[in-house]
Amino acid sequence: MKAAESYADYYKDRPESLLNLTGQTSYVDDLPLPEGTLFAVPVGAPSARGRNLQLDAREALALDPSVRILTARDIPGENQLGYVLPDEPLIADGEWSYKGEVVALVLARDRSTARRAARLVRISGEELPPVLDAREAFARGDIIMQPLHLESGDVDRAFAEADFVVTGSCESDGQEHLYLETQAAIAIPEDGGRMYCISSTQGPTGVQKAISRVLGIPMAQVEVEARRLGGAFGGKEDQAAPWATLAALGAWYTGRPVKLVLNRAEDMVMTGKRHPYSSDFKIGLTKDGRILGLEVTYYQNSGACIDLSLAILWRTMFHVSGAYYIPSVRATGYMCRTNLVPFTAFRGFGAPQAFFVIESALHKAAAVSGIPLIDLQRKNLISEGATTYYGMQLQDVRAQRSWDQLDERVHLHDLKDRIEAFNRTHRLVKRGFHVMPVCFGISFTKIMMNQGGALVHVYADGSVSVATGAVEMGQGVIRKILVAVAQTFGIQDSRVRVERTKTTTVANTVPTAASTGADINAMAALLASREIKTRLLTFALTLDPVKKALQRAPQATTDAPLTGETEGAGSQNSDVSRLSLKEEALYVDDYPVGLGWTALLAKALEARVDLSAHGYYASPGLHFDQSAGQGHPFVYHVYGTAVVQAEFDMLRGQSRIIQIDVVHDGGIPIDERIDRGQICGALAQGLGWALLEDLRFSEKGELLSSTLSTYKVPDSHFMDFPLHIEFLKDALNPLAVLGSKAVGEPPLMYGIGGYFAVLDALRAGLSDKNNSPINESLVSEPAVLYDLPLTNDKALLFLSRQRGRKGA
Ligand code: LUZ
Ligand code: MOS
Repeated sequence: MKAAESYADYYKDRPESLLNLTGQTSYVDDLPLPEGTLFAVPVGAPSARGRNLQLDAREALALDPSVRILTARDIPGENQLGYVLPDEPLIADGEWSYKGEVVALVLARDRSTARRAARLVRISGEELPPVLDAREAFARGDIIMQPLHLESGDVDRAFAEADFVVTGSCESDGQEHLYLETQAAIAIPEDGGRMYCISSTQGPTGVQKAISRVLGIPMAQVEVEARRLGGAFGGKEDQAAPWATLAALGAWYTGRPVKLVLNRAEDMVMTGKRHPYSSDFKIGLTKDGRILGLEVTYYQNSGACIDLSLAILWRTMFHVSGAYYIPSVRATGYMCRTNLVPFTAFRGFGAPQAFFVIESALHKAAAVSGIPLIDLQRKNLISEGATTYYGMQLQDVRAQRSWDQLDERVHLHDLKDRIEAFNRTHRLVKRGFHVMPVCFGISFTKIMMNQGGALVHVYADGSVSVATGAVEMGQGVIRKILVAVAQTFGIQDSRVRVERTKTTTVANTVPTAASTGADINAMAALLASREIKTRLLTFALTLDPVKKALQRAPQATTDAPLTGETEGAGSQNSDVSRLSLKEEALYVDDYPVGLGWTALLAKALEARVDLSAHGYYASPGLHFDQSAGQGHPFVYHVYGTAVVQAEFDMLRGQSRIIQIDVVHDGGIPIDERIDRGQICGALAQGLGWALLEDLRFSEKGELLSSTLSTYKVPDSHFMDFPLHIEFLKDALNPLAVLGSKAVGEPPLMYGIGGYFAVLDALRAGLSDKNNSPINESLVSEPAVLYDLPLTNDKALLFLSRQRGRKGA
C-alpha cells in the first residue's frame, strides 16, 4: 500500500482473487489467537489394521505440564462421524482399520511441544493382516452395503447382434488433493457451553453437525465459520469435519481455545484421496461403428469407511457411457472395504473413473475393429433428445456442437494425418493425440442436497452485504455471487461485499461441492436481492417523480431479460414492472427519474421499508427412483471437447504434452476470466491424475508417496504448452443463474485425453518396424494398457513388455 493511498481506496477495486494472488488474504493458520490457546496434534495408528489398542501416555505427559492426551473415552457424546453408516469413529476405540487413523489427541501449549509429546505416545496392540486391493476385498466379501446395479435395454441381445465384442479391464489410481492449505481448525469455547469453530471446510453445516453429535449438544449451540480455503477439491467436503471436531473436543475438555492444523505429512497420510477403481468392460458394436451395448463392473476401493463412497459410486453409475449414446447398458458397482484411508470426494467425484473406462472401451474397440477412433467417437456422441440409460431425456445437448466447433478449429482428420506423417519421419520421438468429449451431470446425486440459502442486507450508505452457504476456495464463487447481486440492484460491483460463510447467518447449507456453488448460492443471493428490489420498487411507486413519470405513455424496455431476470413478467402490479434499477439510479421505462441508489434507500428507510432478505433456492425438476434406476437426477449437463496432443521420447523415456485445444460449454459465463481459470486448473489436475500423480502404498498399507519429493504433481513447467480455450457459441443456459453453467468439475475430464494421447504415441513407437521388432498383426491382442496414471516408468515398462512378447 502506498502511503498516500487511503485504506479504503486501496481495497476499493481489489477483488478477492487479486488479494489472494498477492498474498493479502488470511487463512485459519494466519488468524490471531485468543490468549491461552492450546495446540492439538493427532496421533495416528501405526499400521493398517489391528485390535486391542493400548496407549501409554506417561512419557508424553511428563514432557510438559501443559500436555493433555484425549482418547475415545473422553468423548462426551457419540464417537461417530459416519452418516450413511456408523462405521467411522472420531477416535479409534480398541481396533483400528487404516494407517494414520486417529487413536489419540495431544494438546499442549504450543505446536512443537504438542508434536514432541505426540511422538512420545506409545501405541501397542495386535496387528492384523490388511486388505488393500478392491478386488481382493470383493473376493473376501468385504463389500459395503448392496452393490449398485443399473440396467436398461437388452444387453445380451446387443452383444449377440454385434459384429465386434471387445472386453478389457481398467485400473485407475487415487489422487492426492494437495490443496495448498492443509486441514485446519480453531475451536473456541463460549459462554453457556457454546462452541465456536473456524474450520477450513467446504461444508460448515457438516462440521456443525459433527461437533454437535460428538459433544452431545444441540446444533444451535455450535457455530461454524469458514472464511476462505486455500483449495479443497473435495478433500474438505466431508473430511474437514474430523479435524474441526477434534479441536472442539479439546476445547470442550480444557475450556480453552484449541487450534489444530495438520502439517503436510500428516495431511497426506491421514486424509482421504480420490478412489482407486478397478473395472471390467465389455462393449459391442456393428462393423460400421455403432455401439450397441456396454457392460461395466466397477470395483471401487472405498477405503476403511464409507464416507462419501456411496454418492461417489452413484456419480460413477450416472457417467457409465461418458459423452456417448449407448442403447443397452448394464452397470454394477461395488464399494470394497479395504484397510486404506477412507477415500473421499475429489473434483469429478467418481465420474473421471467412469470416463476412463468408457474411453478405454472405445479405444480398444477402435484398435480391434480398425475403425478410426475419432470416427467411432463422433458417430456415437450423445445427441439431442436422447434418453440416458438412467431414464433422463436430455435437452439442449451440446456434445456434437462442441465436437464440431473444435473440429472446425483444429481439423481433426488433418491433425491425424499430420501426426501419422510425423511418426513416419521420426523414429525415436513419437506423437499421439486424443479427442476427449465430456458430458457431465450437474446436481448433487443426492437430491436433498440441491438447496441453498442467502442473506442480503442493504445498508443505508448503499453498500450491500451478502452471506450464502458458499465457501470460497479460490474458485471465484464469491465473485459470481457478487455479480448476481450487483446486477440485480443495478449497482457497481464495489458496493457489494460477500461475507464469510457461517452457520448462524445461513443454516442447513450443503457443502460447496458438485460444481454447484454458484448455481445454488448465487441464485439464492439473486432471489434475496430481488425481493428487496421489489420492496424498493413498490415503495418507489409512492414517490412523486415516479408517479409523474408513470403518467407518460409506457414504453417497452430495450433490455432482453436474461435467465433468472424474469421479474416483472409475472408481477401483478404492471406499474412496478415499468420501474427498474440500473447504473445506480431508478428508471421508469427507459428514463431516469432523478433518484439515485442511495437517495432511494434514504427515502425507503425513512418510510420503514425492510432492506434485508433471506433467499432460498432449490434446484428444480429433480427426481430419481433408485429401485427402478430411472429418473431425472441432474438439472442439466455440461458439455465440451478437448483434443490433447502429446509425444513420447522413446530414448529418454519421457512424455510431454504438445498442445491442447478446448471447446467448452460454459453457458454464458458470469465472469469468463474465472471460468478460464477453472478450465485450466481442472485440466492440469486431470492431466496430473492421468499422467503423473503416482499414489503408492506399501504392501503393509503405508503411504509411500507421502511427501512432495515422492509425489509428483503438474507444475508450471509441465503446463508449459499452447493451451487454447474457446467457449461454445450460442450457449445460454436457461437452467442456471444468469444463463451460466457450472464449471468446476467437468473440465477435469479433458485431462484423461492426455492418457490416450501418450498411449498412442507409445503404440506408434511399437508399430515402427525400424524401431521395434514387434508387429501388431502377429499378436492376437492390440498393444494397449489401461492402467492410469501413465507415468514415464510405466510407459517404459509397457514398451519393454510389449517388445518381449514379439510374435507371441
Ligand atoms: N458431492 C456430493 C459431490 O455430495 N454429491 C455429489 O453428487 C457430488 N458431485 C460432485 C462433487 N461432489
Ligand atoms: Mo466435491 S468433489 O467436494 O465437488
